[in-house]
Amino acid sequence: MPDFTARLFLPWHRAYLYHLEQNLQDVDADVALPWWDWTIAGGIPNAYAADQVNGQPNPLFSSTINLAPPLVETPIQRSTWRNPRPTLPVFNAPWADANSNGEATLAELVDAILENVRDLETFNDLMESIHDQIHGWIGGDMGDPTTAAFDPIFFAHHCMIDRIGYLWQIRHDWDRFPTALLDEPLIPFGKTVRQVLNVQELGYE
Ligand SMILES: [Cu+2]
Repeated sequence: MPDFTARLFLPWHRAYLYHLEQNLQDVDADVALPWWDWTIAGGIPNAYAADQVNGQPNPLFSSTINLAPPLVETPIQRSTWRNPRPTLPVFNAPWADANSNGEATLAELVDAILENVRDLETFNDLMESIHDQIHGWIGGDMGDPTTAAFDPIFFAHHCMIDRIGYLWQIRHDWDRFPTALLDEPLIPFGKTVRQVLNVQELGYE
């Protein structure tokens, strides 16, 4: 994993999603990565939650982990699994439109962040924290950074993070992204921070 101390969480994952979508479009030019809006209660969408589709195993439900040294010490070869908790996390965020206990739902928290958070560092750190909690909420392989990206829902989750990043950019502008970081390479995707700031230039919205 790259070092995220420079707060490259959002641009690095944008380059990751872009790279994946480009590769998918090499196979089918009409494909676009979907986002999963986890601020809407209801848990994992049926497209990902159903274990079968048309009588066949649903490829969005589970995929095969195939990891060998040197990536891991002991080889891992098995199907991905999830263990979602029954309800979405609630956040201690008295500054959001919270209830009298200072608790905000995910939807309230995201709204409050988009509305009120103006500096990139705070935005980055809040998004990273929400992101972590969704990984943990799904559980199973999504709760483990070693295996998370083998679960197909990983990408729908990250597209939602990217979408909130885009909505925040419209309001508050990543132009204030630290100049010193603009030419930082987003390894191994062959792009720099500067090259992923504008989603229209990347060809999506
Ligand atoms: Cu993640």
